[in-house]
Amino acid sequence: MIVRELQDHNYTVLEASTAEDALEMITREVPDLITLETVLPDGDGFSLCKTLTEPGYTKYYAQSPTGHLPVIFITEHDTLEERRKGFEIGAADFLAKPFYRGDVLKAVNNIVRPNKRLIGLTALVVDDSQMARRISAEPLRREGLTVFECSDGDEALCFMEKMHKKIDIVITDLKMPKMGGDTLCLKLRQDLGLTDLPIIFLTAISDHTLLLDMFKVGATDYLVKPFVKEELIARLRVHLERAQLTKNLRRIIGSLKKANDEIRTLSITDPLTGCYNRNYMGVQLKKEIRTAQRCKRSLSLLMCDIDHFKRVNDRYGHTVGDEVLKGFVECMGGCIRADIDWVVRFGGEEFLIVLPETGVDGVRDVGERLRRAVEETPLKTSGDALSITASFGGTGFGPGEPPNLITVRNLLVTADNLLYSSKNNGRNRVTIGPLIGIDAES
Ligand code: GH3
Ligand code: MG
Repeated sequence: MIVRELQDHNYTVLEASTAEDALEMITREVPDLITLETVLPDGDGFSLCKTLTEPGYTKYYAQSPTGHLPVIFITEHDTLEERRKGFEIGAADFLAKPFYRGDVLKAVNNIVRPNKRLIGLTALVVDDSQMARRISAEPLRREGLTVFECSDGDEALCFMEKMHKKIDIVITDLKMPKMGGDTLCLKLRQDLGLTDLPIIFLTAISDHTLLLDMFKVGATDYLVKPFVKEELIARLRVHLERAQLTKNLRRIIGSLKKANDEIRTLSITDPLTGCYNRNYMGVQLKKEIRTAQRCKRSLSLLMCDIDHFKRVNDRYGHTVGDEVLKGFVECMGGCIRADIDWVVRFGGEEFLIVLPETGVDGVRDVGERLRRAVEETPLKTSGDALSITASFGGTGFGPGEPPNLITVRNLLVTADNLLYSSKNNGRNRVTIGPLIGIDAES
């Protein structure tokens, strides 16, 4: 695989299957790079790599253009320990098995043909002199960059408004007719929000105050004209690499954040109805109670349960039953305050509604409103729309409530008992009562 991938891209490849073969081969022809398996039939890659740094062997490649022989380790055991061992003896890179098409080529290109790293990147060169543009643009093109040219700040700004997503670096002259490089830079940073884009200034001025002014408007770097093209390329490479790393990092952070949000949402919601689950209630209800007490406000709970829900399942099947549950939660969601009140799936077809800043009188109104809405709203299902009713039990506390009475358990048990009073008294009704102490924990 390795040989084929490299040969396909015009590398000449020598092959050795043992450490002995490899060492012998190097005395005859020195390669530009070695890919080396960590486990060999007659030893291990690390020892071979070490042997290559001994004077008996360095003499073979000391005269090569780079003066060293880079080694890429290929390993099945990609552990931190292995990597540390490899890098300590001078590995240039590590590839873990299984590797995929293009991995070896990329690693080899990075070392042997570093220039290729700029292929696929795009630069914008801004200068009012065509000759000056050519002096900057040509070396960049030779490095494999795609280069666009603009002749002043105005033109460059218009160009960037449309094209900024495709541009990886801007190289601009400072003094230009109409809009200069400084104004252009400021507008790119502030108006287009391109905070990570590398912007390099080319200037004939070496006055330090003026150079500092360039950084004040957001320059990444500058070069004083006349410059050597090697310096331009070297600086460009540093800034492009940094920008690419930043871009990758932002992408990774973005996807991690998204995944994190999704995991959090999944961990606190009921997958069927989308309302909160009991995990969330366990944490949030305590907080809500504490806040109400601290701010001397009321808080109420409504426990509700669909009447004769078993009959829905029995008559129409579980799928329709599920649709009814969803519709029921949606119907209630439309009758409570968004972002203040919240619904928890307490059990199968039993739900809890938490109503901050609502006293026992208030919860009676809310309960009645919900009861009526459920009764009057036929719930859509994949079959016919179904009418259901539900029973409610509500309780709560206000600022005057004895603090030792206010516990999660007391609130839940009182609301549940009141719900069952509603059931026993004929269903489709709301029963509200004061908070009763089942236990007196605080
Ligand atoms: P009551 O008026 O006394 O509350 O009668 P009920 O039939 O609603 O109560 P019961 O406790 O006898 O039955 C509740 C039913 O709810 C039984 C259970 O299979 C069903 N159920 C619980 N969770 C789900 C669910 O997620 N989907 C569906 N389709 N049914 C569920
Ligand atoms: Mg029920």
